[in-house]
Amino acid sequence: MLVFASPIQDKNCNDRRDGESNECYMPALKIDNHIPFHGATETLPGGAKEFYKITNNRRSVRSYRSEPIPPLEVISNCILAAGTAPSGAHTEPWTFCVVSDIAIKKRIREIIETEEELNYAQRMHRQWTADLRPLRTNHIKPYLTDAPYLILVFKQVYGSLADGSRKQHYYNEISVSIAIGILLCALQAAGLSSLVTTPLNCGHTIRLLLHRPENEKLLVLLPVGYAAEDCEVPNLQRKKLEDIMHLY
Ligand code: IYR
Repeated sequence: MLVFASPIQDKNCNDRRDGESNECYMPALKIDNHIPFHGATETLPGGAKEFYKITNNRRSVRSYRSEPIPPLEVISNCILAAGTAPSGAHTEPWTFCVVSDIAIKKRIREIIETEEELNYAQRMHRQWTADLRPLRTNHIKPYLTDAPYLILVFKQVYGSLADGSRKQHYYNEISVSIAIGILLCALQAAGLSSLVTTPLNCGHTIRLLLHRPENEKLLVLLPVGYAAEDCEVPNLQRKKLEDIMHLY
């Protein structure tokens, strides 16, 4: 059994029964009612087939046009969509930082390129860098300053309660990863390109740069914008349905 020390234990509660009861603990989520729900009523004309066409058109883009700058409202709507993701005990353990300021983008690029130079040269196994060769990636990352937006997604590994004590964020990484998946789809549906990057060894410095609190850990960084006119992507094939789906 997993036992988390709960800060919302009622000190006056005298639970003598067997230690298995949670009656001395108060839920963090303050809801006391359920409401009727009528299933998925907001649907995409064309359904899942149309949705597949949209997601299949997504590619990881490493070269961006600096202009036009997509309206911030579009980015905000994509983040609203990401924020609808399910999360462990509805803790919503995500923070999305949107950077368009060129000075901050430049600083982020410096931090990442400095670390990535070491990553590629020393920290990553030679098999790893060999596996990346077909993708033509290296430690030089112009997209970090060319893309009009950088979205930095932080996972909140814990939260805080009204009295300042710690709130448990169960399965926070899975929850935030689901939100990122929705974000990628929303950006694609809005005609924007992105790239999932996981800057190795950069999280702490970037967290301090953006003045994020200690409970937030950088999970991914996405450059977002329109693909450059001369953008090229590797000629990848996706796995077939029969290779990823098993019927029982
Ligand atoms: N973080 C490095 C290396 C890298 C790792 C994976 I996994 C990729 O799919 C691509 C790159 C970089 O961004 O260059």
